Amino acid sequence: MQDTISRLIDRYDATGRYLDRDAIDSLKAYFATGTARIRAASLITANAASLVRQAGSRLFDEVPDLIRPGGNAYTTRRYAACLRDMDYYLRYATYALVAADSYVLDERVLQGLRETYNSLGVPIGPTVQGIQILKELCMELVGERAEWLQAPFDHMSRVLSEVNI
Ligand SMILES: CCC1=C(C)/C(=C/C2=NC(=C\c3[nH]c(/C=C4\NC(=O)[C@H](C)[C@H]4CC)c(C)c3CCC(=O)O)/C(CCC(=O)O)=C2C)NC1=O
Repeated sequence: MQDTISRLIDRYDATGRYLDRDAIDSLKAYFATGTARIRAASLITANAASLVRQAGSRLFDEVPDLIRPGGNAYTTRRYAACLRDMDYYLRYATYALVAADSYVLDERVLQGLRETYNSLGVPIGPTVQGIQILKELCMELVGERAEWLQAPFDHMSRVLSEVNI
């Protein structure tokens, strides 16, 4: 696990450098948004169950085939697995918000996920759509459209959408 400060220190220590102007600027940016990040994470946490429920119903409205026979979220078990995945994305997004770093997402969520999804036939496009709906709902809830709030959701969307090399 890494946050924005430990990552920065690792990078400078690896080359035996003192923190320079760039480092100080990024630390200042981190602390300047710190209180807002914590407020956002705590609001999201307090409303997590409802956010996941709303995101699920919006996604299934937009892509109704998912919950029809033949759809990947069809049957109670798979429907529940889909909402559980959305809950994972939301919970880890709150960690990444507080850490101001996407490392926790790479390490705990995204590692091997595409392969798992591909082998189970979980469609990536609608999953990314679900993550983007979560992002929209969080921005409405927090009353903020800042880049730092969108970053965890956009990071997960970007990595999931990447084409295999
Ligand atoms: C914390 C990190 C973490 C993640 C992210 C995670 C995801 C994850 N989702 C899975 C399944 C699944 N994921 C979905 C999700 C969906 N199907 C759809 O059509 C929608 C687009 C989408 C919901 C938005 C479904 C339906 C399954 C069950 C697939 C199956 O078993 O056939 C599985 C396979 C094992 C299982 O069913 O539990 C994993 C590992 N597990 C983890 O530990």
